[in-house]
Amino acid sequence: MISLFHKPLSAFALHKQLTQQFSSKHSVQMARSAVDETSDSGAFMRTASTFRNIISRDPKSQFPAEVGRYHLYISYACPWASRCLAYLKIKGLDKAITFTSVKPKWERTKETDEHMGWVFPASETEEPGAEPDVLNGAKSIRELYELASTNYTGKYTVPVLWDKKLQTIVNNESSEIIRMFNTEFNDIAENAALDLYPSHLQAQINETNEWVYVGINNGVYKCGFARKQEPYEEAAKQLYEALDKCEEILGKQRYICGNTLSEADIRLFVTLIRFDEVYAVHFKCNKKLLREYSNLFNYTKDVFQMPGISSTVNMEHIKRHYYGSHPSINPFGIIPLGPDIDYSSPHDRERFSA
Ligand SMILES: N[C@@H](CCC(=O)N[C@@H](CS)C(=O)NCC(=O)O)C(=O)O
Repeated sequence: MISLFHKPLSAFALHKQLTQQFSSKHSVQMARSAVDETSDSGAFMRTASTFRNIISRDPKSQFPAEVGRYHLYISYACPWASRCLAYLKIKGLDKAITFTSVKPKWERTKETDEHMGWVFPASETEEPGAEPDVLNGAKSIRELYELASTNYTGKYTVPVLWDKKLQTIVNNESSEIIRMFNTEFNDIAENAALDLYPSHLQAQINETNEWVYVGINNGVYKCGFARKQEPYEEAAKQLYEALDKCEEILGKQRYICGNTLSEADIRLFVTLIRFDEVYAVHFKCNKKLLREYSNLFNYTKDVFQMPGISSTVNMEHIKRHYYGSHPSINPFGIIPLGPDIDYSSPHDRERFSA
């Protein structure tokens, strides 16, 4: 595993370096977004996250699990960040680990280049759900990456797990952040007994995560960001094969890896909850809607109704982000009015109770 931990510099030294770095033509070209990540064949290709440090329950480690030390920067719009927030809530870590959400719609992050990305509101009242960055006084997520590293050239993505003590990014890869939240904070977590990655299910969870990520979590992006017909069709085919597979599994059991909730459910849920409201229209995933899949639809409601989960779903932010932040897909930024689904309405999943 690569570790790109950089020792923090003084604010002055940092800003001097950054001004030099980001005023050069070369660096400006480096400021990229997911919408730019397409290959010559027109297929969307996601690049890997950079900060991969690990918080440990070992008090002697570089990043020990401590109350109040870490902060999670999220966007309610982002499925990857939302899975981390879901873990904060269901593990009962939201008092130990603080969090802030950015504004939903991407804006210019600097006056000196064209980069569009996540920004914080200027005041508490500007944008319900989003808050200014009281911790670092950053205007954008980009600024946080620049504080953490003087030579960062990747995307400025959320989630960002921030260490208040060392003033740096611990990790920006949600699949790793949720694993840390599951186990490493159990001396602090209010719901320490909940294990979403128990050893007897790990192989099954890993296997499920793999096809769910390829076909569904990343699959919807491959549909939406494709720039040619063929890669779009390939991604859509894979997406619907994976959804059909889920539908079949969920006809036999309450959750995707059995009759208990697991990590694989949280990872699947964050994509499903966005499906009919956004992906069906914005990413052209309209061959079949989620609400036409009886098991998947009821399952999505079931997970949504678990204590803490509904607070992680801000549909207003979700819709305003996707429809408003990708002008190459939706040039006028019009946000469709529908379908406005009520995920708190009754579901039929109790028939599988363990
Ligand atoms: N591998 C990352 C992916 C995170 C990611 O792609 N986040 C998106 C929002 S949904 C982002 O921040 N994109 C900013 C950009 O593309 O510039 C994770 O799972 O944590």
